[in-house]
Amino acid sequence: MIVEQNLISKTLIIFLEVESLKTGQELEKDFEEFNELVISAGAEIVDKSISKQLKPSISHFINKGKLEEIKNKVKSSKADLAIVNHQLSASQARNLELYLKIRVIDKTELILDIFASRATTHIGKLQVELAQLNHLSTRLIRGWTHLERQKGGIGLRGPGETQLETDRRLIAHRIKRLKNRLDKAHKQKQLNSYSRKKSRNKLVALVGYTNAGKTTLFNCLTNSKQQAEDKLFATLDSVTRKNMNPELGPILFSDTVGFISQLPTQLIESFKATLDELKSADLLLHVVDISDIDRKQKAIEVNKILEDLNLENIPQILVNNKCDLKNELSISTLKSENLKEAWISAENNNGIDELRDLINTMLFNGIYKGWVSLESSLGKIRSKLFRMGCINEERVSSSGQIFAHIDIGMDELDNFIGINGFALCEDKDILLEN
Ligand SMILES: Nc1nc2c(ncn2[C@@H]2O[C@H](COP(=O)(O)OP(=O)(O)OP(=O)(O)O)[C@@H](O)[C@H]2O)c(=O)[nH]1
Ligand SMILES: [Mg+2]
Repeated sequence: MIVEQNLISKTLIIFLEVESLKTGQELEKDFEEFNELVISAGAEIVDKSISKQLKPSISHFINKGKLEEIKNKVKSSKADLAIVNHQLSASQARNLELYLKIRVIDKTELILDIFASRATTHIGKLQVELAQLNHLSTRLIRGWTHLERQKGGIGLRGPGETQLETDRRLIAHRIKRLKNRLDKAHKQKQLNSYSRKKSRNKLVALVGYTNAGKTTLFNCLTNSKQQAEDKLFATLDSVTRKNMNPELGPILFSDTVGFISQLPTQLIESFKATLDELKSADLLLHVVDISDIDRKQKAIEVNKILEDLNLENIPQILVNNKCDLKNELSISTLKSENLKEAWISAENNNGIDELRDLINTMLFNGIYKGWVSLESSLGKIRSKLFRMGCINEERVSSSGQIFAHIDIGMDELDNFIGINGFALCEDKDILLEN
């Protein structure tokens, strides 16, 4: 934990680029993102070390000369924690701690820490704990391999090894139990999604880089009050809510965890089940922060993760958010002929109607809102429309003709149009009949 019992760690950031072909500006952006991650974890930054290196050193990750310099910075800044912007092996982390004489954590541990402080739901907490234990188990195994070679030699079984065996067994046991509990929790959620399938709701999931504005847009679309914040990974647990806007067809929106480049594998593993829910989405809203100069690269990263999760074939709308931060002229130069793109400001509620239209078109090929007439013999069709939740109002003429005012996707409507005795009609026809 970076914030322990309200004691904020005095943190030294170690930002190192290795084998990098990146330009100065790109590196600066990478640094900014890492800096923000550290701030998101609640750390107090007391000093920074930024440098480039050809190759990581096997023992300490950082080369000796640089390490000396960092050690001086630790002393002068009185830092009690160093955070490195890479994934370290267990032995590298241990060697760094021995050398710098302060606690050292890597990028994976940093993100795990942020996730641990954010998790609120049952599933979210289980997932973070699983990710942490998985991480810990790799540390134990890697960190203690030098002792393992002694295994079997009589008289060589040191207390360290016994302890290691016990630790491993405990962790393996805990991991197994956590996995079972997670399975159960997810099965329960799947039951819910099964009932969704039986109804005709479509699922639209909001995806995108962290801090792009997914939750703000989600709140806008569903009249919810989920926490939206200017910090990385504000949302951790996915939330699904029904659309409240009558202009839209029957839709559930799902807000979920934001992505980041080089998301630690343990996290992807643990969050797979949550992210698996995205598989049943009918449409993805890929939210992008238009004011972010790095947005193109970030969109590529997001699409890469979507590919890893086998979600690349789900139709996508690219939602360019935070348009209020750009002037109109610069936005108009960015607009392309791409019809599957929306330009909005979720915060100011701008462009939301156009986005809704686009969602309707993509999901239902548009929506028919109006009257239909059904002959009295079409009782089964009438109950089907009721089951689908399409009928808003109904009138019956003296001759038994049924008039129903319905909301229905064009695609769905196509299935009814050919039926004998079923016809579209206009408002004026209804008035005449009554
Ligand atoms: N100016 C401006 N700021 C916005 C807009 N939409 C969202 N924001 C701000 O951007 C920050 C992040 O918004 P969130 O909705 O929490 O972003 P998110 O994508 O859900 O982030 P994570 O949950 O961390 O992945 C917040 O401070 C919002 O107020 C917008 O249209 N314009
Ligand atoms: Mg969010």
